[in-house]
Amino acid sequence: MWRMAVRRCSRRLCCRNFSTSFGDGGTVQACTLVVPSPSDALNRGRESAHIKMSEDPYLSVIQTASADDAVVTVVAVPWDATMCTFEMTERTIHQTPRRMVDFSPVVDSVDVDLIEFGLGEPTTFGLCVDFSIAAEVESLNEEAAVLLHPNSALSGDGGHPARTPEAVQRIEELYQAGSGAVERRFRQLFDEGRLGAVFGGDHSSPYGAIKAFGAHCASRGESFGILQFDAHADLYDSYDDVSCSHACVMKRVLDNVEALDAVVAVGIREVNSQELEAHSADSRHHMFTAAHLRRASFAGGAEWERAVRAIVAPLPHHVWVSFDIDGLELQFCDGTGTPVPGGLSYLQATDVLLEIHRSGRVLCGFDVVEVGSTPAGVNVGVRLMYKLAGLQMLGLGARDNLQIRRPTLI
Ligand SMILES: [Mn+2]
Repeated sequence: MWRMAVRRCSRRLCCRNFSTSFGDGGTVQACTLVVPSPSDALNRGRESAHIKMSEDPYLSVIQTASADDAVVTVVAVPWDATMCTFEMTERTIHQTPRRMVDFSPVVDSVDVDLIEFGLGEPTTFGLCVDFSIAAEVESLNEEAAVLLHPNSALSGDGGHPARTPEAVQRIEELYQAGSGAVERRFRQLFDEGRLGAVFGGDHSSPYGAIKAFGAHCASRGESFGILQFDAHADLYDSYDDVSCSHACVMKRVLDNVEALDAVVAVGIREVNSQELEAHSADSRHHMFTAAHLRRASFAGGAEWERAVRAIVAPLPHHVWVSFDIDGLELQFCDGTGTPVPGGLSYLQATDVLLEIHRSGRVLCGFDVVEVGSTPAGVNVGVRLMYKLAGLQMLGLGARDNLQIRRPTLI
């Protein structure tokens, strides 16, 4: 069922909105943290998207701008060496960014969740998945995966001996090299006045991007917070003998990233005592376990809305979303490495994401990680990524004022 029918795309109509205006000054002002001149960036992205979409009406919604003109550049980071269920699952998460691009033509251009904020078709402002560092990361990943998983099929007929201290050191070096490439790419994006995002890969893949963003915030005397969706807290000090594991990423972020005011972890339902200690020891770390949210999610209505506001409350104005797909319930994270039952639904997670914008905060960057490369996995991953890119654009002031007439529900 991997092959999908390419649907007729409503985007043939979208260019009619080409000359519509940009949004309110307040939001645009807020995002000067990342983009020195938001309306210039939006104009450039929109012109580029207009040209590409006129040439190809069936273009993927996530590839409507050139790398030079995109307002949101989503950097593919095909790193999955630290997946811990490596031996048990087919190793495919590093292939996810390409599979998402292959799948994306089935996604239509209007995001009905964003319409209420005045942005119906994010893609018309120019979106690009950037593979400029993918080959480099992939080759580092290949070597690290064999060293980290000596008993997997990857290691060949004879297998490898158990992890030696030398192997562990080499894995850390390979990770530093890959993560360094990500960090450089993001510093470049920020220097050029663009917004960035990461397509993983496992959860260790966006570390360099978050580090670059923290440094960027610090250089402007600003701070930021991370909203993490995840089944796991990722607060291990080391895992599988290495400190660069996906299970350690938030510990590394809290330890090393500049200008970080808060990490809000949502959907957590699998932790160990070491992670709980790390959580208790750092007042910047906030945790909304799946159990905390259960009552509110069952009650729905005003109680759920209160819970959504409480999740976003500890975050400062500038927000980075780190979205591990296993934060969602099993049917929404097919093919992920470490699935855990009891997660958020796609709609619940959407409510929380929209609250960033609704509360007046600005989504400055994001990563979508641990997405399985199966058709069902990428189907969720690519839509989530498109929504997040749209939220980033909203923060810049992108508006097209598309409308849907609201039916009366009750
Ligand atoms: Mn994670």
